[in-house]
Amino acid sequence: MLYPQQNAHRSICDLSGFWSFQLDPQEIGETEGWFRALPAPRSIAVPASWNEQFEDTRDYLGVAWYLRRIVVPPAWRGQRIMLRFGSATYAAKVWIGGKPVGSHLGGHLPFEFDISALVSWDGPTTIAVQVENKLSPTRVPPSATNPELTANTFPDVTYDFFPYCGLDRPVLLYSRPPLHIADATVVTAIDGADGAIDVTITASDKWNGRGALRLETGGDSLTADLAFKNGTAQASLRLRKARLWRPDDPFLYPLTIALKDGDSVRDAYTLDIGIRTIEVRGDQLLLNGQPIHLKGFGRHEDFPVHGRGLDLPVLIRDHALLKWVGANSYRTSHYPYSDEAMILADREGFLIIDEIPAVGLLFDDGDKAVETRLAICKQQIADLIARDKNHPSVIMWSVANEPSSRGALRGNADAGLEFFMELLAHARAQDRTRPALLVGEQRTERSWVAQSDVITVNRYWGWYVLPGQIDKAVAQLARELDELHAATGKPVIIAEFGADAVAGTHSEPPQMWTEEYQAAMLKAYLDMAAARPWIVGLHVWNFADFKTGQGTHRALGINHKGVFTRDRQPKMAARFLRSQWRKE
Ligand code: GCB
Repeated sequence: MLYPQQNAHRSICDLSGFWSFQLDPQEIGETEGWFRALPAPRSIAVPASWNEQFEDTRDYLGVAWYLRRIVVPPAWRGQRIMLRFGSATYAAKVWIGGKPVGSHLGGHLPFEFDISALVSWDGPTTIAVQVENKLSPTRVPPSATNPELTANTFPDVTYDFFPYCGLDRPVLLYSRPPLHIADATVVTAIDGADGAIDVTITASDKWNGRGALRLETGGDSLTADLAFKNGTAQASLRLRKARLWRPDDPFLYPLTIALKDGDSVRDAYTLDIGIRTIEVRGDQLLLNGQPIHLKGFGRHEDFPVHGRGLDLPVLIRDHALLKWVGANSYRTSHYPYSDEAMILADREGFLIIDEIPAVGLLFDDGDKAVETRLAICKQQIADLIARDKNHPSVIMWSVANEPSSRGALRGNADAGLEFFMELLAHARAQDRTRPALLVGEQRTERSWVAQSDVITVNRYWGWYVLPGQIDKAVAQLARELDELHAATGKPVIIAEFGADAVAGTHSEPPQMWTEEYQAAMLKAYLDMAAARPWIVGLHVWNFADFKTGQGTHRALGINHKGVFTRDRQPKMAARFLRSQWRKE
């Protein structure tokens, strides 16, 4: 899926701004025609979650309506007019000019509709979107039917972050020519000092004409002709002495694809590509053939008032702080992040583990529900890969976070094993160039975790297990990891470890919840990993404090495991990490 682009053949109209908004707790809007006009609207900002914009919406997860009247530029007449939502959490239905155009299920991923036939050329066109985020066991992430499996918070979810809702990402209206480039897939390889670039392009209308590729190299550009057959063309470029993409030099080459009719260009699209490889060899992770160690965090898209809404200054600030602390990597825990985050990661040189929203998966409510979730996860994997396949920053696919074999699957690890083997195979079938993994917790079956290309585990020894006893906890963890490594022979990533620290609290000797304890715990993990070269990644949980449900173990409804506060000020742990990670 190509991100909208402004060029000589395509235009974008960004619909960020104030929309009309109304809650619909009785769910009468659809029968009463709210898609034409809202009876009692108020203004809301898009993109942003609705939860923190008003007092009465914080915990509201039901149906709500967004409306906007727009004038489509007359110059777009004759073009295909597309309406693209960066995300809508969780379920969305869309009407244009009072007519239904389509729906989408699942947050955190983009979807779009061709609305060319529905826009008005004589006046404004009304866009109406109905969104709801009801918790349900047959959604992903699911909510629990079994009280044993909930996080015991309000809202009652199976996971540890706030279920923010709404139009969290930009809504873009864009035009593209009737004959257009529909998709492109770029795969890069390295051959000695050269870069090999394979490009597969899909054009609309089963196009049988010609096209061209051009790679800007800074000197003479590299070109190739394209011959489309039934809408598909392939070409390869070989770049001598390629400048490889890597964290300390995230170099991007502009690659322009053009569809041509004789000498006239019918459509063009430019992708910024990075030439790099990623591979697991033995118990090492190799970037461009060299061992790489991931230093970074699990994060959240989370900030006061915006909720999970895209906030470009915060995105820039976060990447600046990631550099300040010496990180080179993060995981999009626990859902795909915005397109804009991935674009920035390419430009800034971060190595991303890209995760679908399969957090807190349940296996306790019968085969039918498990099958439904399997189908949703497979769709989410396909959609995520379709969106992010061309980002050099994305180095691995994560198909789940912390599935556990509690509930009915206790004693039936095989059903879960099949579930994850199928998800991992699905990811590998969609993309043969990146490793795939699932992130296990303490109770996740060993047989499931072992299916990952890189063994990836979350461990809270010294916090939830052996609280207050860091030395003993880390010694026990070291034994467990040594054994896991010996049994699988694969590289290991600790994708989460950390301690809550309420900023400004101190103790000597270190005590849980203080800044000293958090820093001491991170130090013990880093020291343990330093002696084990097969631990190829350390992701601290979390980059910043983040909002979660209200509950007895989450003071102020905040998870305080951030090394930065929610407003991005460093705790002692951030300074400690900087002292370690910047010297390497
Ligand atoms: C975990 C989860 C993460 C939580 C974290 C915690 O294992 O993956 O979502 O926030 O623990 O702080 O408990």
